[in-house]
Amino acid sequence: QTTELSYAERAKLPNVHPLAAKLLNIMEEKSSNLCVSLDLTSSEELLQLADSLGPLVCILKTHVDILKDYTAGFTQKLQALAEKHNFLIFEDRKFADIGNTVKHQYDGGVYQISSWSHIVNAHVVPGPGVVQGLGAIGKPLGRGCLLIAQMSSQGSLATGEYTQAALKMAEDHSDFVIGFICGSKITKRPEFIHMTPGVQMKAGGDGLGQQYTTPEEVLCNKGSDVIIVGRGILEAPDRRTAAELYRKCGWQAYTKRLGQ
Ligand code: BMP
Repeated sequence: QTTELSYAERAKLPNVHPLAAKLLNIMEEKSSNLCVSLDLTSSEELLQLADSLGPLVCILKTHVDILKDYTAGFTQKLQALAEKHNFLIFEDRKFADIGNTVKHQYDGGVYQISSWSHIVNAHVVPGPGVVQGLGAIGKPLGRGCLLIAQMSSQGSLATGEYTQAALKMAEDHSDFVIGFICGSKITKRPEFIHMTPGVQMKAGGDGLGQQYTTPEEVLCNKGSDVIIVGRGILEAPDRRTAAELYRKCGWQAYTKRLGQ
């Protein structure tokens, strides 16, 4: 059995992407492998919650296009909160077009995602052009990309050879790709970060195809690095208490995996 490296050790690997190293160091410093998914439609509510949960998370994930009142001021305030609480911003845009189109979608339009989001993600269905297009914008800015290697939803087609193709694409573009959205660890290369959505304290589903696994299962048995939690926190009676519970659970599962 190979010894498991800690997040801090992985941050120091010679081939680690600087943004991945930054994330791994944040995780270690804050004892948090929790990415909160703030799937809210009000900017004000999102910002307030970001301020309240910021100290507990390593990443804050957004779906900026579901906000009903988006303004450029929103992303400025979110960036200030990311600085204040030392977390990274991940816009879950799931780019999925030819390189030239995703370049525009990443850099331009209403949201200008590349200017404020440290991390974005992409489907691999278009082939390597999607990563090359995003990289043309993101690399000079020091941004990083996650490839969607698997999905948490029932009947997902991202399995088997598709997942392997995502891994290959990541290996070929490791100057921009920092890891994966996946249900379980897909590579032993410790430079890549595995992030898993579909996490709640109780396994189950949401009636619209989402499937939930527990933090313990995801981190200990599936070998992933970061848990992504939305409604498990958003629908709790006290969101801060719930976030703290996920942080603690996630951290305990990680230390258990390290054998500590
Ligand atoms: P929730 O924990 O409320 O089910 O939210 C999960 C979040 O993760 C949503 O923002 C969703 O878009 C995202 N997500 C997912 O659930 N499964 C995937 O495979 C990929 C995702 O980005």
